[in-house]
Amino acid sequence: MSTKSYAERAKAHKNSAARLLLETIARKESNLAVSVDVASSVDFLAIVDVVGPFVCLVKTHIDILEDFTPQVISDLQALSKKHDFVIFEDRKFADIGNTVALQYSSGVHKIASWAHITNAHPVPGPSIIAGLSSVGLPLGRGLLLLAEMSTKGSLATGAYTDAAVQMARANQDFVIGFIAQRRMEPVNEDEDLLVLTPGVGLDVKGDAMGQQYRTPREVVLESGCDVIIVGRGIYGKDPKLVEDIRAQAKRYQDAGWAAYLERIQATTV
Ligand code: S5P
Repeated sequence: MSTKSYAERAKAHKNSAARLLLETIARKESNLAVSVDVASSVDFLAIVDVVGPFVCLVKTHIDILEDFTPQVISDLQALSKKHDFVIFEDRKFADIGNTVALQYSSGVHKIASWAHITNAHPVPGPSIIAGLSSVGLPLGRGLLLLAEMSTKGSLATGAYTDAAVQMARANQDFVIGFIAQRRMEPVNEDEDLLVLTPGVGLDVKGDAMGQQYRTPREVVLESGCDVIIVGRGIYGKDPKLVEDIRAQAKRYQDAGWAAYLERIQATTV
């Protein structure tokens, strides 16, 4: 369990994307990331603008947008400056090094040019990190490895998760942490691998397609995770209900921060 504050960890971190995230969390008193999984660019940007003040990070699935143009990226970057949040493209790369380097740098989306953080499945082995870091490291980006998943029946458990942790530990210049359901205990003082956790909801326990939800308190206080990732819990009722989205974002921000304060107090007394 991490006994250090986000602000202390920001000062010590060697990766600039991780530092930016930790500084943003401390500055805004928010460990909330919102996952904006909608198909229309207008809805996407409107939701980002509403939740922006409450979040440390916005998580995108840019390939969901059916009317994508590069203007969406310019608008997203402007909102990131306006509201002070980090951008994480949830691309879940999973191919050989050469292919992921091309997918990360090129194509329609040119992810490396705008996403501070992206993620990858460890399934191909360490070569996926070599491929992605050849593009991302010179740009000051950070990578998360999917060490666990929130879904029922996930295969990312046991020896697979342990191997993902070893891969991260061996590449801490570029790998800044994990998508996982619990903290992976550090092996030494200088190690700081962040844990960003999806599958978070206050009102329901899952969906009809295998998603499983835990509360911010379970995730941050009991499992020691650093960032809660919330999607439909915030905008799921109706992407156009601006007032409700704002209220839900505030509710999750408060719940995530209260759980963090409780964790810090519990570990310092
Ligand atoms: O294990 C995972 C990993 C990820 S990145 N489980 C997940 O749900 N995610 C992502 O988090 C998923 O792709 C989606 O964008 C978000 C959860 O959305 P929600 O609407 O269920 O909160």
